[in-house]
Amino acid sequence: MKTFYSEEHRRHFPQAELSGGQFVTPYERPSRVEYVLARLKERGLTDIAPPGAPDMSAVRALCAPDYLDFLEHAWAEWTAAGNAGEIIAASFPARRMQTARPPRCIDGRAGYYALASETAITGGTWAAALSSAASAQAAQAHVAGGARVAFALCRPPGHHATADMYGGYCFLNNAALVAEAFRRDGADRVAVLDIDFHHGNGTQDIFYRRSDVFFASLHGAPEDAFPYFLGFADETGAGEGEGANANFPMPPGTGYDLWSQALDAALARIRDFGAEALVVSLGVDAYKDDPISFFRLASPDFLDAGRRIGRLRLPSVFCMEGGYAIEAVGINAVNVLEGFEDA
Ligand code: SP5
Ligand code: ZN
Repeated sequence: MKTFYSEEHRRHFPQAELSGGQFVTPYERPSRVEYVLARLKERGLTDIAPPGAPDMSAVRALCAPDYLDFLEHAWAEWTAAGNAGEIIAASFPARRMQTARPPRCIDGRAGYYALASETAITGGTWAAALSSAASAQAAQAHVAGGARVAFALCRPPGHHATADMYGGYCFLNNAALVAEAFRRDGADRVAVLDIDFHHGNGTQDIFYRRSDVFFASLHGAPEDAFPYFLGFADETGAGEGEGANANFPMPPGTGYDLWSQALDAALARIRDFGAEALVVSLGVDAYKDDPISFFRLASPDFLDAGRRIGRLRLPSVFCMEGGYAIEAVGINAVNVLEGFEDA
């Protein structure tokens, strides 16, 4: 299995994440990638290459132009306005406020495009987000070119990002870019399976009204877990997309018994859908020791999950998402990949 990853991810490393009323070192930090790379090498998965330049036309086709403009220029505007710290959104268009009028003031615009305030933007964020998207695109191109599978070691992650919002450590939705690329390259039906602990609200939102991309997500129930406001079981798609969205919210303490039942149910739905290509949002924060999550998967469970996914026998791209038990992130992510190859 080939891995695509860019060193440019390092350009996104905010000092601060707002967590529990304090600023802490972000859970989503560059060293996460080091652990995954080390484990890949340890397991002999040494075919690792940098992606080329991002395909900007695909990024533009996915995202709102004003949102991309914001991401690209936010840091320059923020510093020009005399702000000394990192960009942290603090004011949001909430209930019964205007959502179609982006403010001119950068402080207001940050909130307008944010879905959560834990995610800071810095001077290197745009370049890093683009390099992450490029890794996803390169992995997809590799599979479109005939490989059965590829791994995009994306950082920053993507599944919380919508076409016009960032947050949850995400800026550009890498998995959605891959799904769209498979469609463009001739797959009539594509499935996205999101096994990150958190609901993939961004991916769901992007494809919610579409019948050509099926989205399934296994995650902590929104009553108890970020992103809190989406990911309920009764979200089944809308319009043309009715029936092409499946959420599997699960309660605190969920272990592999229940989780793997949900996985099997999601895989059955993907099979029934008739997907010709698969995108996996590969977060490993369902791990028992994850510091911000509440599932109880053990490392061998990720191997088994990979095997089950592999039995779909679909051309597949894995995009790295979350996972914050830093030392175990490599083992758990690579376990999924090895299980897939085993199957
Ligand atoms: C890609 C990804 O995994 N994003 C996750 C973003 C989560 N951000 C906010 C989490 C708030 C969790 N608070 C729980 C504290 C437990 N001590
Ligand atoms: Zn997550």
